[in-house]
Amino acid sequence: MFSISNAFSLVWALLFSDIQAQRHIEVHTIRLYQDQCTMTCRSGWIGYNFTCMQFITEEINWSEAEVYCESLVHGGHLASIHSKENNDFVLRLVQKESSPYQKVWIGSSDNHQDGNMFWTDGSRWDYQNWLAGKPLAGLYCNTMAVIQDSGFWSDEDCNNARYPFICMTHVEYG
Ligand SMILES: [Ca+2]
Repeated sequence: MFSISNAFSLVWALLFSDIQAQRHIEVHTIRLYQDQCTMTCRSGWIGYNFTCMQFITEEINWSEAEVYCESLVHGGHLASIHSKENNDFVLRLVQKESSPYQKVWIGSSDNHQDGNMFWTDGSRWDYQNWLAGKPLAGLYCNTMAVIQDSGFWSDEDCNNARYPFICMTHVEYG
């Protein structure tokens, strides 16, 4: 016998399948959009996971390097690093230049408050790769080692130490 509750179940099942179908169409549309949309980095920049990076060989202090990246491109900052893969990518980018540099500046510092690390692009502090015994109190700007202890981070004198650096910005959508 066809009861009220059966009728309710039937209506609900139809409604639910419609919602599912709608969601399927939306997901499909987003995928199509992603396929048609191209993400690019400007000439001279190397793409990594929705970001574009560039190794700058000029040796300047950490604050100057951050300003350099900000003025180089809209949305530019010193590079932030959020995973081992990300760290390896930055290291390879510098090593590829077969440069003589021992270290490069990255975009992290605790120069506002000792021990309270931040990235200059405002992204979350969710990964770190310190060399044993680092970071130290009294040194506030961070580098990645390139030759010896390659890939590990250490903190340096923000004003007096001079290193080349990695700039980063977001990909452009076209
Ligand atoms: Ca420190």
